[in-house]
Amino acid sequence: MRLETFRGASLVRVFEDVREALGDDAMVVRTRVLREGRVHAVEVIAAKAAEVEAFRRTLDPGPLEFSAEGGWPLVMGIVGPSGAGKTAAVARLAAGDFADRPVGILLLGGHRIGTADVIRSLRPDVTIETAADAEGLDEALLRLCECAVVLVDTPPLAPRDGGAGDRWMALLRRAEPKEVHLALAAGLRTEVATVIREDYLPANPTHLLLTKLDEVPGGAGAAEIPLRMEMPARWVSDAPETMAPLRTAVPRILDLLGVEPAEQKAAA
Ligand SMILES: Nc1nc2c(ncn2[C@@H]2O[C@H](COP(=O)(O)OP(=O)(O)O)[C@@H](O)[C@H]2O)c(=O)[nH]1
Ligand SMILES: [Mg+2]
Repeated sequence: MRLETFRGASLVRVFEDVREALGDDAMVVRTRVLREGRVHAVEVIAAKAAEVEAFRRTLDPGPLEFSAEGGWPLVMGIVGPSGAGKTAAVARLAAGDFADRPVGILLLGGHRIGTADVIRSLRPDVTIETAADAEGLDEALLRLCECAVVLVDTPPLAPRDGGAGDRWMALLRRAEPKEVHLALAAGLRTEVATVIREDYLPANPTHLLLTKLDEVPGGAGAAEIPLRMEMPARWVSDAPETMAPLRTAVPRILDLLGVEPAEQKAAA
C-alpha cells in the first residue's frame, strides 16, 4: 500500500488534491497543521481505499488453529535479529496467550546464557528442550508431543557463524512449524527490514512480529515496516516489562494508520 503526502494552504484545497490523485474513496490516514514561523500549512497523508482494504486483508492472520486433543502440538517458530525480542515474545506467549495450555519450548542452536531462565521466570512449568541436530530434534519433539503448543526460540543469524544459521534453519523446517514469526523492531529502517527478511527466508517466515512499538513515535511512520513487509501479523510487542502480554496485531497496526479494523473512513 502506498501512502501519499499532500500539502497546501487549506484543508479544502488539499482534499481536492487528494481526490484528484487518489479518487473519491481515498482514505485519509492523517491530517495535521504544520507551522513554519507565521505560515500555516495543512498536511494530509492518504491512500487509496482499495489499497487500505487489501492491506487489512494481508495483515489478517486468521484464527489460530490448535490440533485436536491428543494431536501433534501446534509448533510455532520465532526468528529474527539479536535483541529483536524473540525470547521475550516466547516467554510472554507461554505466560499470556497460552497460559491455559500445556506449553513446551524448543531452543534451536546456541542461545544467550539465561534464556531458559527468562522463559521460566514467566512460566515456571514449561518443559524446555534443546536440539542441535536432526536426531536430537526428533527426540525433543517426541518429548514435547503432549504439549498443545511448542514455541521454538531461535538464535540470530550472524555473517560468519560457520554454517550454524543454516543448521538451525534446517532444523526449524524439519520441525514443520505452522507459523514462523519474523521479529522486527519497529524502529528499524524499512530498507534494513527488507534485507533482514531476505536473510531469514530459509526459515520460511510466515508472519511479522513487530516489536518495541513503544520505542518509536506512533502514527503512520511506525506502520512502515508492516506496510513494506506485506505479511500477516498475529501479535505485536509494545512494552519493555517482561510481564506485559503481547497484543493483537491487526487493530494495533491499523490504529497507527488511523484505520478502524473492519471499516474505512472515506475522505470527506
Ligand atoms: N521496550 C521494549 N523492550 C522489549 C520489547 N520486547 C523485548 N524487549 C526487550 O529487548 C531486550 C531483548 O529481548 P530478547 O527477547 O532477549 O531478544 P532476542 O535476542 O530476540 O531473544 C530485552 O531486554 C527485552 O526485555 C518491547 O516490545 N519493547
Ligand atoms: Mg533470545
